[in-house]
Amino acid sequence: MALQVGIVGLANSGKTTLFAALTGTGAQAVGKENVGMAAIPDTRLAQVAEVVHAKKVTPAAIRVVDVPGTGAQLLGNLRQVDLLLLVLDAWSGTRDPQEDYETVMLELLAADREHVERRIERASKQAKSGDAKLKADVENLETLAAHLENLRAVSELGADVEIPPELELLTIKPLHRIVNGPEGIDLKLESELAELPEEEARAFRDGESALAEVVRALAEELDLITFFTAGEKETRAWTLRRGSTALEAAETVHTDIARGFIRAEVIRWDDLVAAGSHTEAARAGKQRLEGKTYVVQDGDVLNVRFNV
Ligand SMILES: Nc1nc2c(ncn2[C@@H]2O[C@H](COP(=O)(O)OP(=O)(O)OP(=O)(O)O)[C@@H](O)[C@H]2O)c(=O)[nH]1
Ligand SMILES: [Mg+2]
Repeated sequence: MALQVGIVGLANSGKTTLFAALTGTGAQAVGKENVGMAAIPDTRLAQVAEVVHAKKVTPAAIRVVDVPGTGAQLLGNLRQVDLLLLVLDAWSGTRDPQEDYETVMLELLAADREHVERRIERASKQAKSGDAKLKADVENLETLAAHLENLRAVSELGADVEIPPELELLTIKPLHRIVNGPEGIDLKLESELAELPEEEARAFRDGESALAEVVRALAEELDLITFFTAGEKETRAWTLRRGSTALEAAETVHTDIARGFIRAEVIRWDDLVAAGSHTEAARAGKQRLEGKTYVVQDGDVLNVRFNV
């Protein structure tokens, strides 16, 4: 499952505009949820692809979810995301971004409170059986709800309150702000440029999209590393949580490859580029054979030998 980012913000702040800019999908219907993939820009990928004369080059991607509002129910659709992107209107001249930030934080808190209360209702029914563990769970949830009732951030909670991870509270997710306007990122412009071919867009802004930096920052915040598979048919970048093994990398690529995993041939991307080919890199002693438990490093080029 790809990592997911959820877009939040007040009405008309530019959420869907950001979604279009990130996914390069152009204008979206208003008032509905949008789901798409945002490529993670990585300059190493093109260099690796060139070495193997790849016919197809595929960047790594993050899943992006855009909900059309801030009500508790809509925000509930963001419970599964790993990180929130908060859009603040600094373009219309009619809003105060700091004030809007605080408003959205309160909306998130209110959505969490409602969510915990519903959980309490369900849990207290089950606790009627007299099970001590269930009763303790309910008490814990009630303390949490009382805290949220006072509109206090979950981060201020003492160690005596447990936050069950399956609650997927919005207010404990990492949050990244985007100021939509001249002092931040011009999302409207970026959404229009996202529809142009990459070179044209680059020429227009004289460089990379400001969003590229944002996406890379997100990947870092999510503690992702990138590895590559370098084939002539397709060369591709993939993300993994830092600390993942070669077997987990194989699973990301294909479950069959993981099932039949024998060994992984590993070359650092820059060693491959410097050598000019897999054969030359191997000859120079830059290729290693690793087993299932090898911890994949950022920039590794992996070729998994497998048998099914
Ligand atoms: N000029 C300008 N207009 C913008 C900018 N960002 C968004 N807009 C416009 O503002 C309107 C609303 O933008 P959306 O991206 O749909 O806003 P939203 O946050 O998705 O709105 P809801 O889904 O209704 O909550 C659209 O007409 C956009 O074209 C910007 O940076 N500059
Ligand atoms: Mg929208």
